Amino acid sequence: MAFINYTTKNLAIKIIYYGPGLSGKTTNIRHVYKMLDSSSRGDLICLETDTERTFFFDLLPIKAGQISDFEIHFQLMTVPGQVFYEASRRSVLKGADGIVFVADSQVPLLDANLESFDGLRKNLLQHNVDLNSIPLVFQYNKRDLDNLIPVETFNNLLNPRKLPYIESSAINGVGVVETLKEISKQTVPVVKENIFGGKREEPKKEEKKEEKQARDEEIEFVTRDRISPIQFVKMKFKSQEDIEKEIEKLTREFTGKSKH
Ligand SMILES: Nc1nc2c(ncn2[C@@H]2O[C@H](COP(=O)(O)OP(=O)(O)OP(=O)(O)O)[C@@H](O)[C@H]2O)c(=O)[nH]1
Ligand SMILES: [Mg+2]
Repeated sequence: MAFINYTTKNLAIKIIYYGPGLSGKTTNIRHVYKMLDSSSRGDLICLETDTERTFFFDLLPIKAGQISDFEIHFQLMTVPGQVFYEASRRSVLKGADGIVFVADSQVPLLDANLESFDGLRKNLLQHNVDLNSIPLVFQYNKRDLDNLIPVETFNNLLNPRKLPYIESSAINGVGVVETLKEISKQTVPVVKENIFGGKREEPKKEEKKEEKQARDEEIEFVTRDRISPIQFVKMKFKSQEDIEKEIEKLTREFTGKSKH
């Protein structure tokens, strides 16, 4: 559930990048970090093992425009894909507003994708969330490699509801921003409905309702021409409970800053 601060008029929407180990989740948010102007993003916070695998999560807060008078922030978070971090995945999923499922397109990894997707369904259920009721976008990643799972197979097995999907090569920055835009488009109207109770602004006289809705739901990200080097804030692993508190604190800090 999105976090709202009525005093500073900030709204934080939590988007989770979920998928099997090494599918490219961290690569996605690193690319977003590099693309965005520093005025529209916070620090990239990573909890990693010595081998650079995500240990608990990566977190990137970004600014993404306005809903009514509220400034919207996205908290992009990745889960650790390695099978034995199930408890971490479950904690990170708590309060998710939208999910990007990052699948690895290599043929030998088909089962790993299916298992991870099944894990997502089960972990959401633990938080009383039905996978069919949460905004979800698929990213079929690593399309630059050979021996790929056909998109049709992915869609048949993972995506019978015909939700949006993006073919990507996150390592080359292909499809990353499109994925972020797509999940924003799915998530923002749902959060808006939940928080503001369906009270939508009346369209201006000369503007058609559909045009206004399209304008509202198109999130613009301020990108930069020059790619910025990544500066990580690395955190030491504490107890799971401490980490959950830390995520909450970071959200409050980011949404608590007043507008400028
Ligand atoms: N060829 C290719 N390699 C990729 C692509 N995306 C990511 N990789 C590589 O795949 C490896 C794993 O990427 P990560 O982003 O760390 O994967 P992850 O999903 O965060 O992995 P975990 O944190 O362990 O769950 C790295 O070596 C990336 O450079 C891609 O589109 N194409
Ligand atoms: Mg990772």
